[in-house]
Amino acid sequence: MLPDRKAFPPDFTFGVATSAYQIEGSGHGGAGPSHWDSFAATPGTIADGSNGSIACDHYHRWPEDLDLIRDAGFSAYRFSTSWARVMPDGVTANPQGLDFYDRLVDGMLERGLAPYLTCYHWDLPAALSDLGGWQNRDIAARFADYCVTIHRRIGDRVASTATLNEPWCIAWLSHFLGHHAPGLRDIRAAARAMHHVLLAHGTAMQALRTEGAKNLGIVLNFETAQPADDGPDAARAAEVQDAIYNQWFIRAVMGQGYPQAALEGLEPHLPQGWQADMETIAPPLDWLGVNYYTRRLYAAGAGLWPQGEAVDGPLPKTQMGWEIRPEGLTEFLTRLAHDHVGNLPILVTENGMSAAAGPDITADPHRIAFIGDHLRAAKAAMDQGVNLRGFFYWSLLDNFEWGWGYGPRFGLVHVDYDTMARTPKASWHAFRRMLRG
Ligand code: IFM
Repeated sequence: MLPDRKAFPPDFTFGVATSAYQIEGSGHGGAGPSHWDSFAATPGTIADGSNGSIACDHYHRWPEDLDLIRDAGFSAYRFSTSWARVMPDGVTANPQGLDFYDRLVDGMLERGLAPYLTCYHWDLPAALSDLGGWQNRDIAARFADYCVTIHRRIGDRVASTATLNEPWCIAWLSHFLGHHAPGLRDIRAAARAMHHVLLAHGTAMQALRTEGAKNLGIVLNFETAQPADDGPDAARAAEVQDAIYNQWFIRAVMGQGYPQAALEGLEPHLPQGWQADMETIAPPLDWLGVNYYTRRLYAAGAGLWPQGEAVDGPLPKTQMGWEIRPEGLTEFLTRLAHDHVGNLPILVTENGMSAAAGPDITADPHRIAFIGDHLRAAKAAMDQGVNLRGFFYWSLLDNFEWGWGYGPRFGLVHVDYDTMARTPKASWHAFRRMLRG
């Protein structure tokens, strides 16, 4: 069951989230190649050998998709623009790409949906990847130029702008763990990306402010890191993972410096003079976006820093094997307010679960339970004084789940990838009942 709409303040925002590469179809509309296209073209990177070239064909079907958001009763849509569509070579604007987002934003407004823009959700132009991508300090200036280009075209109509989505994934998951493009497993590359992604955020924030942009923020992901046993080594492993995942980015953007437990391993590999960038990285934010999905347990592991390995936990799991732990959302929201952001407005910018389609593609009782429990967890944080202003479900549609391909289904709406037919699931109807009374 989803909670009563009246449990939340009347001005609390309910929305859905998507990202460009996962739904649009990267092959359309004069877009340049991104590093996700080349990563996906590399054998063994994507579970089902797929890619985002067609995805959900949202590039052509966006009016139908926006209708689905409106008809469910949501008032906001969190979407991302594709850097490779807007600037196919990473630096030169593509009028066709800008026109697409112009129409999309007008389409939202015509339907009464507030546009929540995210400038970067992982589709780095391949031309910039060739120059070292996030390892290259120049990326900060390139990224700021791109954000300004987008802002000049659609900034007058968006309700809010986030610079980046999930820098942990952009940097650590992609350059240290190797699961996402560019698929590196290299601590020097990772350390540089961990720093440059933040430098890009701060540089873009400053450039956007100079343009007069309002309501600027960043979207960070958080994952509970707990020891798998009572021993000191597991405790240490969880502490280091917590520093890398849950503290590195929020501390830096709030001007609190990098956490010591992460610096111990990363400092030798950071770019020289990194300390001088910390002020640029921390201009004031108007809001913080929080993405929360799961918890991970860590056991002691042999070998080099960060010593410790993720192990299977005992809780019920999603289709992707992620533990379901709603109280983690309350814990993060209260912790963030207490330790980092105070009364700054917070949005839950992503929360959702993958659940396989059964014989009845519209039946998704586990997703409804998941959403209900997480909404109640969000409300519990508000009751403890957290300034939470909105909740966006991930995702509107089943879509391209990165290295997992099209197997995991996160959507409120089922997508048949052969016909591209959209079919609202029971969870979509549950939201509709909640939001439209
Ligand atoms: O699909 C992703 C999204 O791109 C970023 N946040 C997590 C989601 C589920 O894995």
